[in-house]
Amino acid sequence: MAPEAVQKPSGVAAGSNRTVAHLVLAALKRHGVEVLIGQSAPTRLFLLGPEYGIKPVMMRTEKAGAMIADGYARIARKVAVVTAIAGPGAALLVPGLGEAFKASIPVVAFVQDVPRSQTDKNPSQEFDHLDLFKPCAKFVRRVDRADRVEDYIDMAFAVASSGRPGPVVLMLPPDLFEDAAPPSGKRVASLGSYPIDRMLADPQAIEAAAELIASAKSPIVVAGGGVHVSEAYDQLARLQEVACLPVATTTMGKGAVAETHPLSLGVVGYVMGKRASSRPHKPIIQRADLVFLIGNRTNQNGTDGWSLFPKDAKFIHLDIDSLEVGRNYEAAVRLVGDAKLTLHALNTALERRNLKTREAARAGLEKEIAKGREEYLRETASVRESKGAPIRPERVLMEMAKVITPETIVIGDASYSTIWVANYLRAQRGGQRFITPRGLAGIGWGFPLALGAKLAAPDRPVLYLGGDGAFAHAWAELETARRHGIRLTAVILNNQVLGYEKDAEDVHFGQHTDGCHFEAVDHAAIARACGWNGVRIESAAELLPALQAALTSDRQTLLDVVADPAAYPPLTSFDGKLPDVD
Ligand SMILES: Cc1ncc(C[n+]2csc(CCOP(=O)(O)OP(=O)(O)O)c2C)c(N)n1
Ligand SMILES: [Mg+2]
Repeated sequence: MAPEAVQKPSGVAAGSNRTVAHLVLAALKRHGVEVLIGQSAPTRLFLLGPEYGIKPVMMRTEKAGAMIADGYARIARKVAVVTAIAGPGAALLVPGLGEAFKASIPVVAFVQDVPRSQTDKNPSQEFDHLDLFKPCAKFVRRVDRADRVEDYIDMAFAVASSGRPGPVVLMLPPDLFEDAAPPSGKRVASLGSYPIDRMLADPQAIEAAAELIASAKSPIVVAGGGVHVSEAYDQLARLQEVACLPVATTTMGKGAVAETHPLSLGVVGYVMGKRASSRPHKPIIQRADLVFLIGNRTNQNGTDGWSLFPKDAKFIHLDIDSLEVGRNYEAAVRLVGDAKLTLHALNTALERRNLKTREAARAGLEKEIAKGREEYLRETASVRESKGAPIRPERVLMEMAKVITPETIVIGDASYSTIWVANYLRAQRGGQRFITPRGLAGIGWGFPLALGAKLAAPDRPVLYLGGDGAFAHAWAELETARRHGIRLTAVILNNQVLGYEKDAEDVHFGQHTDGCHFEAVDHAAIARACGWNGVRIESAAELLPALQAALTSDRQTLLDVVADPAAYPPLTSFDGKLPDVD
C-alpha cells in the first residue's frame, strides 16, 4: 500500500495528544516502551516516536522484525512492540509471532490496516488479518474508533504480559492515526513489564506437593522455559538446595539453574545421544519415583518423544497455563500458578518439614553426578580438542566456552546449533541465558533473536551460533545491525549442508535429497559487504584468538567457520543409526 496520503500535522507538541498517533505514542511511553521495531508503517508513529523518547529500529524484513521483538522481550523483560504494513508485511510477522506464541513471549504487533472507508472494496494489500494471526496471537482486534484506542492498547499489553505471556495483534487503519484524539484518558497504569498479575497456586496443593517431595525416594526436577519467563531463578535454586533435588532442564529451560551446581543434570530430552552431557545422568532420571515439572510443556523434544520418564513415576506439575498441567503426564498434584510465587511458597512449606530422607540422599547423588560429568569429559575429549580440518563443531563450542561469561547471552539457532549449545556450554549461574528458538524450531530465527537481545542489553556480550542453512534466512539483517550500531558476534558453522535435515533423511529413508547440499558460500565476504568485520576460519587454532578479538572489538564481527559436514550432535534418535565420526 502507498504511504498514507495525509498531511503531516504541524505544530503538535509532544504529549498534547492532538491526534490518535500522539495518543498511541503516549500510551506506549506509559507502558515503558523504548523501541519501535518496524519498517516505516504506520509512518506517523515512526515520525513522531522520537518526540516521545521511543526509538525507531527499522529492520529490512518484517519476518526478522517479529523475531527481533521476541529477542528484545526475552532479555529486556518488557513487552516488545513490532509493526508492519497490511498484507505482505503482516504475513511476514507470522513466523516470528508463532515462535513467540509457543515460547510464551509477550510481543504486541501493530498492523497498519486498510483505511476505514476502503474496507472490503479490494483496496491494495487488504487481507484477512483476523484469521491470519489467529494461531499465533492470544488476542487479535481491529480498532477503528479514536475513543477506544487507549482501552485497546491497555488490553493488548495486559493480555500480552499476564497469565501465559504471548503475542497480541492490533490492526489500526492509517486514517485513524490522523483523527483528533479524544481528551486524554484516565488510564495511568504501566503494563509493559512481565509477568503482571502473578498468581499463587492453591495453597493446599502446595502443601501436598511438599509432602510428596519430602517423602519421595528419588525425586527429580525438570525445569522448562517457564522458569525464565517467571524469573524464578532464586526460588528454583533454593528448592534445589533445601530439598537436595537433582535439577535438569529442557533446551528452552537451559540456564534456569546453574549447571555447575553439584546437583544439576544439564539439558535432558532429545539431546541425550552418545557423548551428550546429560547422558551419564540418565539412570537418575530412569529411577525417579517423582518428577516435578516446572514451566515445562512436556513437548516431544523435552521428553525425548515422551519416553524419558519412568512409567510408574508420579508427577507434580507447576505451570501458569492449566492446559499444560497434566497434558501428557497426569499430575498427582496440579500447581497452576506463577513459578516464582509458587516455588517461594513451596520452599516455605518444605522448610517446615522433616527433610531427612532428602538430606541423606545428597552426598550419594552428588558423587554420582560428579562421576557422570567426568565420564562426559572423557568421552568428548577427542572431539572437543580436535585439531582437524574442516573443524569439528565440538571444538568450536569448546573455544566459545572459554570466552563466555555468566553475563554473555548465547543464541543457538534451530537445527544442530541448539544441540551443540545445550551440550557443550554450561550455565554458570541461574538466569544465564542461552536462547534457542524452540517454539517453532525454525532455522534462521536465531540471528534476529540475537539482534533483539543485544538491542535490549547493549552492555552485555551477545554471541550468535548458527548453521549456514539457518543464516541464509537472515543475511539481510547484517545491514540492520550495522545501521543501528547493534554490536554482536556471529559464528557460522559453514558445513555446506543442511546437516540435521540430511542426517534425519539418512536415518529415516536411507538416503537424502539433493537439496541438502549447497554450493560454497563465503559468509565472511557477505559480512564484509555489509560493513561487518568478516573473518574466515579454516583451522581450529585460529578460533580462540578470533573469538577474543571479536568480543572486544568495536565492530560487529562474523566468523565463518569451515566446519565438518560429517559431524552431528548427540541426538538420542540418531544413536547407532549414523556412521560414528570420532
Ligand atoms: C524454516 C525451517 N525450514 C525447515 C526446517 C527443517 N530443518 C531442520 S534442521 C534443518 C537444517 C539446517 O541446516 P543448517 O542451518 O545449515 O544447520 P546444520 O544442521 O547444518 O548445522 C532444516 C532444513 C526448519 N526447522 N525450519
Ligand atoms: Mg549447515
